[in-house]
Amino acid sequence: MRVDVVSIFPDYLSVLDLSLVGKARQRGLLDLRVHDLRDWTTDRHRTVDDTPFGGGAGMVMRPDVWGVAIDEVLGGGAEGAHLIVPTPSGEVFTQRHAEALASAEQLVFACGRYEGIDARVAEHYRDAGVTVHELSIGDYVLNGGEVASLVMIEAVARLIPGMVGNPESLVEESHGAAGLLEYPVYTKPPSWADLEIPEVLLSGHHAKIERWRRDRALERTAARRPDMIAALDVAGLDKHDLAL
Ligand code: 6GU
Repeated sequence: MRVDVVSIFPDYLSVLDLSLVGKARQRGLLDLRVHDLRDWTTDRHRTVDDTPFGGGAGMVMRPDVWGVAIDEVLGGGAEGAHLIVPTPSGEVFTQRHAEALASAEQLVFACGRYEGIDARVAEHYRDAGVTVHELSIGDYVLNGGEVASLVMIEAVARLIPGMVGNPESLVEESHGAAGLLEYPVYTKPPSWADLEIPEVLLSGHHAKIERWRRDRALERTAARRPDMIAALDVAGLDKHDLAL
């Protein structure tokens, strides 16, 4: 997969050299390139923004600069490319977006700063046949799209085949197919700080362990994310689930 990130603070993305994403780049699974938006400016001051039409506070990023930058990183190939514009006014990014983006040929992240990017940029690339996603990572405001892009890149990268050492670890996780948060997990030592691990986990009784884990997942989800309980498909629940 090819990923291009365009930002006026490319150093913000330097952590992409580390950890799982860094290894995927070294192993050639991920061709990730970070670009400085100002490299596409032509004026002496390397201007990327201007005042908003209609008035108001702050500055808006110019569509002309973004246009030449995005055209170049797309390299003429709109097909198979997804343009992601991180913005607090976007649709909320979820595991479903991560799954869909993991099979894309190219992702381009356009990191806005200030009051955002001129709205014609998203419109233009949609008209040109690029799949455009305006995405928020949650209901709070960041100073720009860089950290949000890091979040989305990590969520997508770990789903690329061959990325995670043990693909089993992708199966039973929070926000997976079960629609539940993950159950609590424990390791050695079995007794710590006067706290014992739940006895059932030492029983070797796999069916009982499965049942215990599902109950804890349901309990935890009900307490922390009642919205996820409301969204559960009733047909997918068993009679033990409904007793909770
Ligand atoms: Cl994607 N951008 C900014 N600036 N703030 C955010 C966000 C994105 N998602 C949540 N807050």
